[in-house]
Amino acid sequence: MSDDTSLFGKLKTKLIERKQEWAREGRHLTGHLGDRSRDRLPPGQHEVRTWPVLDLGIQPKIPMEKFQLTVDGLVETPIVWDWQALMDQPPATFISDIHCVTAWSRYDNRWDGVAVSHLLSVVKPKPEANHVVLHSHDGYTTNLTVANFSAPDVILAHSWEGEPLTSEHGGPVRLVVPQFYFWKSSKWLKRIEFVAVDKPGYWEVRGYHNEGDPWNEDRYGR
Ligand SMILES: Nc1nc2c(c(=O)[nH]1)N[C@H]1C(S)=C(S)[C@@H](COP(=O)(O)O)O[C@H]1N2
Ligand SMILES: [Mo]
Repeated sequence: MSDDTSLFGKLKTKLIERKQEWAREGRHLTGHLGDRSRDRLPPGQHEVRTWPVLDLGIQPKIPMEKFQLTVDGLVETPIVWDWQALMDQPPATFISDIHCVTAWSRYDNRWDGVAVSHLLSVVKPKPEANHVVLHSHDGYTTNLTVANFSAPDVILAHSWEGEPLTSEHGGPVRLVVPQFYFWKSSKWLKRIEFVAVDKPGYWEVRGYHNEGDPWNEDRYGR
């Protein structure tokens, strides 16, 4: 857990246990692959118009002036960006759909922030950097391959629908990885670590899939 920010709330142990139970029972699995050329909704998902809040129960409150993002590990140029340094980067805007493994999807979310493709051009991962570990202020981690992290619409988002990201949704800055279930999209992002060997994160070690492609129903296992 972070010591430089205040943490509100306490671990939702019941919710965490229920989600582990879902992984054991294969909840929401349809057994059908999705066809993204035909459908908007991946298998087993339903559309919502609101935006639910999901986390472990701890919502860090990080004032802009204390914001710091560290990118380190196997990169040529490690960085620590404060809020001004983030704002000095070229801005990016992407619109994408959210697919949560608890089966809700939300269409057309507008994200403003800094494209991860730009971040990669700044830090320059070394050839042996095959994976990233995303570290958050609530102690949460998740993992991606560098190849998946490098997808063109992955963004360090500070705004949603033109407004600053609220702290319940992971502000000041969260990651958004549209091609996977939303648990890969770290809220309250504080550190991006490039590593040679994969390191499964919070949900990945609790029965959730290592990649999480909603069109493959990669909800659980492996
Ligand atoms: N730091 C952090 N990031 C997180 C989580 C979390 O508990 N902590 N939960 C993940 C899960 S399971 C989901 S579904 C989404 C929820 O994001 P939202 O609350 O903005 O909808 O955040 C993901 N990122
Ligand atoms: Mo989730």
